[in-house]
Amino acid sequence: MTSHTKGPVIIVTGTPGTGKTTHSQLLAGESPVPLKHINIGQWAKERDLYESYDEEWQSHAVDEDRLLDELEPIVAEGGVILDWHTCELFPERWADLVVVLRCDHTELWNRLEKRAYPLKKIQENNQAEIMEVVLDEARSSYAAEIVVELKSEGTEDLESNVARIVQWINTWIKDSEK
Ligand code: DAT
Repeated sequence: MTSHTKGPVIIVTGTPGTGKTTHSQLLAGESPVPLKHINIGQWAKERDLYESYDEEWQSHAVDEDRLLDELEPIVAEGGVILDWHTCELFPERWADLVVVLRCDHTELWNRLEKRAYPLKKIQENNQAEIMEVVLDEARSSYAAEIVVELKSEGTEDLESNVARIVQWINTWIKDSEK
């Protein structure tokens, strides 16, 4: 379906702490085509794309219109990993693959505690993981065949997930050469 010339566009999503950035970094290093890893949270911060900061939740609200405008030309070329805890705002045509990372809630709780998140934010994220919020969002925003749910609980998951995505990229390259 794709017109991306530099490589596929892969969305790596999941509840905070499920391993998006860890996966994206490893994937960018192992991909057979160069992939630019865009950690959307950081990227938006560097470009001052935030509208407001919520003290209570200790989180920023991003200006989605500006974010999408700035991402569009980069995504159009392809060869990008979009790493964010939500995915429904990205236009459907952008994505070649949507990876939803999942994690056992006890393990997730420990990871978020290590980040020193406020208790309320840990609870909220934990609940969202249990309720499969991000998975539902991905499934309702993209075609079923491009959405992949992957377990991210240990390093063996990390390695096998990245190997699987690399295989998928190899197939993508072959298909796009046809
Ligand atoms: P995210 O980008 O989804 O917020 P992260 O990549 O920063 O998550 O990972 C959060 C922490 O959990 C970090 O210390 C690495 C660890 N982690 C994530 N996925 C893992 C996995 N599959 N195996 C072992 N540790 C993992």
